[in-house]
Amino acid sequence: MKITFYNAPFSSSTPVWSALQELDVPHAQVDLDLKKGETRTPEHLARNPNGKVPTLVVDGAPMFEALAIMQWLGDRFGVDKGLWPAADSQDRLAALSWSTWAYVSFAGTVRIWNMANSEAVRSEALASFADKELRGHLGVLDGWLKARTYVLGDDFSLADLIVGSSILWARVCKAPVDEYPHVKAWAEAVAARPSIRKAWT
Ligand SMILES: N[C@@H](CCC(=O)N[C@@H](CS)C(=O)NCC(=O)O)C(=O)O
Repeated sequence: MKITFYNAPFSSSTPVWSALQELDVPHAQVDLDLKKGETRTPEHLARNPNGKVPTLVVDGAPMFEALAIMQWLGDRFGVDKGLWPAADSQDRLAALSWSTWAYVSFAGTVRIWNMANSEAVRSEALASFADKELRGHLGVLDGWLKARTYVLGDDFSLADLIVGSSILWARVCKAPVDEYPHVKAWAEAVAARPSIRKAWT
């Protein structure tokens, strides 16, 4: 299987970079310069019509969206390594639920929270709505992690990498992540994984 990963440092492709390291997936990496518009060339738009990274090309077939890429990497390379639950296991349900929660529900709210607090938009009403939503999401994750060490239980999995990347990004955006003690302790453990530490420093 020939895998080519189109990447840009410190971007939406960073969690995929970590997942490829964590799962030890043989691949070629091409770094694109976003400032030079290298994601908008005809060649790259043919791989990803959105003109974005991350993009993965697997035996000539392209795929985009970080969450989809990481879930596929989990299916293809993570099950044998014990880092992603098998399709017929109950943990698979939690892995898909939490990873999708992180990218859709949680990260969607962080985007609104960021925008509402930005110079360009600055809306008190929207900021207050997003803050309430954000704290609600963090409270839910905190409650979940109160009862377990990692997202799926006792052991680290790709689900921690996926959910953790969204939480670390929120922390970079100065969202009140550290006010939630179980989220804080777990996020610190996840951030200390070499595959994640190297990508974020
Ligand atoms: N939802 C997408 C977001 C991808 C995205 O926004 N990528 C940005 C970097 S953070 C990008 O490639 N921008 C280049 C451009 O828009 O030309 C994902 O998770 O894959």
